[in-house]
Amino acid sequence: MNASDADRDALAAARALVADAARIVVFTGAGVSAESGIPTFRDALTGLWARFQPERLATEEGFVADPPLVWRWYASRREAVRSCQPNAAHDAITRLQRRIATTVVTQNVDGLHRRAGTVDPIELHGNIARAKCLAGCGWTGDASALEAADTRIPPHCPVCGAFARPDVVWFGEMLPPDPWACAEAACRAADLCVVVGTSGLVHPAAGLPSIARAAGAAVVIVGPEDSAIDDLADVVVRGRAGDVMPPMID
Ligand code: BV8
Ligand code: ZN
Repeated sequence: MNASDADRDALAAARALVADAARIVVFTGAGVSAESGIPTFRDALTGLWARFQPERLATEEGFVADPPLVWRWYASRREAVRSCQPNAAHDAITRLQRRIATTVVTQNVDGLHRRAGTVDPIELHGNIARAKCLAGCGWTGDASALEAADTRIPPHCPVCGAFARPDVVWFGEMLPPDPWACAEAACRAADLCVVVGTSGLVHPAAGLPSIARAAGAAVVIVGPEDSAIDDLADVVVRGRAGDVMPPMID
């Protein structure tokens, strides 16, 4: 059997699982946004940022060590996201949700699932469009609006004057408790977990598909390369999200 026959069989098996499912969790990573032109996290560090490790720059220590550098990194990613559009994978996931009870849980901070019309996407790692107070006074707001009101880099919290920071989950930080609880509950209740575009390396998010499997869900994994959680899958569909999701879902 050549590769394309195997891919065709895997897609057919995945389609059958989607058709039989009553409650689906779609769990996405940076790969679902790759075809929108947003570099995946591993290769997000291009150009000026190339000399840094993501795990170093996306940390509170990294920010405190050089607030302007890290604020500028996020501002440039925010600008890039603003000029990108959701792609065929985001749109297919939105169509799926209109047909079958589907919870979308994403590791991405780009907000593209929401822009594609997905209802209540669970953003486990926050959202790059939002800022919050570094000192934890409770303020959060739109990062670009804050920059317009306060041209310092980084701008300061309008409530207490401390630095503002991106409202994303940095390495070494807890995930927001409510989104995590909702994501976990959805995985426990699902009969199908569709994993799209993740290396499966970042925890605790990467543990969600195994929670779904342990609760009896079938697992489909979609991506062009091996991932750290492929062994969990009933079906692995090798391919790009934009190519695989529409035929899998429609
Ligand atoms: C925590 C926001 C502790 C910021 C992000 C050793 C072992 C295990 C864990 C750890 C460890 N050492 C440290 C840890 C914990 C750490 C962790 O998991 N580190 C990893 C690197 C080993 N985790 C944490 O720190 C988490 N917090 O553990 O807190 C704690 C506990 C108790 C009390 C207090 C504290 C916080 C993790 C969240 C970090 N923040 N994002 C920002 O974006 O700047 S995560 C960041 O990386 C992204 O948001 C994304 O979620 C993640 C990267 O993962 P992916 O989405 O999978 O992206 P990646 O680039 O890796 O892969 C892309 C995939 O797409 C690939 O598979 C590729 O093949 C595929 N692809 C490419 N093109 C396409 C495609 N797929 C489909 N179609 C295509 N066209
Ligand atoms: Zn504050």
